Amino acid sequence: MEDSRTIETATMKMIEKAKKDNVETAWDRAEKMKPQCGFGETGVCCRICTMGPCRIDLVGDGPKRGVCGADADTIVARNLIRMIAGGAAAHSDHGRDISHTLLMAAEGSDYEVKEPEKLIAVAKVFGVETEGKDIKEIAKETAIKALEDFGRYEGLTLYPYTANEKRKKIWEKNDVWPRSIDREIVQIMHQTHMGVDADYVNLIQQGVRASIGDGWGGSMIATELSDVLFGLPKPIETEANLGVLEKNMVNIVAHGHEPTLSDMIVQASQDNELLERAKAVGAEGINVVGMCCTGNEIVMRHGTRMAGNFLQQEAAIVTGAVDAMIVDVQCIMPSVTQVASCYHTKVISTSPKAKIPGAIHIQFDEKHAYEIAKKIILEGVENFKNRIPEKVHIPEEKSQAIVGFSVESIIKGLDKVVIASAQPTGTVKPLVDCIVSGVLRGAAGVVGCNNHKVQHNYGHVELIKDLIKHDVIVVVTGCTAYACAEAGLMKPEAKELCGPGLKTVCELVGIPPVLHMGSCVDCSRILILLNEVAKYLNLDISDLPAAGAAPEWMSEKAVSIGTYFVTSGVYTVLGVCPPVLGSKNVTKLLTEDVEGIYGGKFAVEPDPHKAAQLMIDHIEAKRKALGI
Ligand code: SF4
Ligand code: MSK
Repeated sequence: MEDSRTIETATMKMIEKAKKDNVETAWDRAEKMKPQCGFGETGVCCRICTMGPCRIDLVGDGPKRGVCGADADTIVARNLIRMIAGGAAAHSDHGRDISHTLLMAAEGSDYEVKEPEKLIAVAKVFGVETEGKDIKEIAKETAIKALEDFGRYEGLTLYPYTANEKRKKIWEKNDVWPRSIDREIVQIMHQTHMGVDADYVNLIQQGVRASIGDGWGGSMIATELSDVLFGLPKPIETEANLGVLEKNMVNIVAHGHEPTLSDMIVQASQDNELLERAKAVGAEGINVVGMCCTGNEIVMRHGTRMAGNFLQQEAAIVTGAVDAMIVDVQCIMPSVTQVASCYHTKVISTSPKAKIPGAIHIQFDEKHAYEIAKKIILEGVENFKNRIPEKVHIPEEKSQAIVGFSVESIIKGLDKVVIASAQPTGTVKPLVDCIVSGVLRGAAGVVGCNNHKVQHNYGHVELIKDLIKHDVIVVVTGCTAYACAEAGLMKPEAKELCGPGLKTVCELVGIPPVLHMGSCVDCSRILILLNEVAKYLNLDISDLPAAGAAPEWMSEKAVSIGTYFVTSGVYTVLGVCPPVLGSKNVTKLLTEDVEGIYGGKFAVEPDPHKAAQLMIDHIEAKRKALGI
């Protein structure tokens, strides 16, 4: 079975079924969209004021400036940093919500502090005195300090102070330290307003500031406080792909991003009253499964099985076996309600920020989290009996995976090697030793979405296979994690696909070669890991034999992620070209000049094998520079 749209057979089957059921999918709509607009694709369409829309003619003798006189450099840079603003806003609003949930946990709600030790570590970053205080008091003060970092009116954001000394100096020297997380996003919107900034370098610099506020601010706060509230991820077994849906159980798909909702859904799904009701309607139980990043949040902490990534959201409904799809924010295609209307599936929206025509809206409220979670699940339970048997087809595909690799659990896992050789535990030394000795050639972070412009999961899987074959250990987040789990790259047996060094490490430590580090905001875990290694070696992140990639990215969040990785010193290869080619200057700045400033740069390479080679070459060059 082959399909140019996906490499993944369960999804192929559902695309075929959708066709028979007369259901339109993203791939059908993408086909109708062709040819996509060249002005938009190259970033030279400006709609910022109503004197436009203005378009720059790149090839002919048409207009080279908009009505106001903005040239291609200005227009491309403005459009790009508005994407960063969108992405950083999404991540950071998520971080703010989690901070608020911590505040509510301190003041009394259904949430509690699950990791007091981690709370104390985070409190210290914010300068909160912890000695002699009870945990709720510390939680309250930490939550308030975290919330202040979003809207601070003087000084600088606090979380980036956790970076290594060399990196901090680079940010200081180039004046890109975010003053507050929100402020930098707001400033992008101001700076790109008609008639404000026309200097592409200055515009990109503001994009950099906002992206650092995301990666080392909003996202990092989201990750750290999620661990505090919902537990520190530890290695745990799970299964991935559409085959995790169950014929005889109530299937609830948790889709979106924030664990505040999904973690409570997992807890409430064990409620006796609901389980009794499920039995009463003829089901054997309640099967909560995850989709996109909220799925990553719950699988990392509970082992909740992973139904699918971004381009599988419609396919899941096409199985005819999803009784409720519960959504909060981000990456939810508005089409899910249209697809659901062809089956019995109820789509339940829960956030005041994200309502979808055709969905039932049950507003989630952290104050009554458990009760509302029960109410939401009950909708799915009651819907079980409405399944249309002739429309139900659950593909059998599902793969085993080990997930749950927080930085803390990676360090703990590697201690197994240390204990064998009686060295101090609890540091990145074993990882560093493996890299310095060349047993591991280096490390790569592969992240991001799916995009119909790339065969679904092909970009992720092929690129990663090449990396592990070359003894490069890979950490993943977001939709990449699903692609790897579905392809069997997260099970111990995947060691057979590795070079001899990585294979030995996998055997000694008992880990797969591809480590699932979480959701999109958890890209911050990758920063923390790189930073710890850099600190240990008294180097900067840009000196390390490490590289990043986003082979199938599509969202504005990925633009922000890519930017904060590059400006943290990471060479980053994109599989889909961002809309910048309309400006030679902006393209050169991002793919060449930026390296001299921040030590990292972007490259674009749609072929995953060539992309892997670029990353391997970079890793080897860094090794050579370090003399290892
Ligand atoms: Fe055109 Fe300038 Fe208005 Fe953009 S800001 S739409 S380039 S006139
Ligand atoms: S869910 S941002 S499609 S990774 Fe985080 Fe996947 Fe990209 Fe959404």
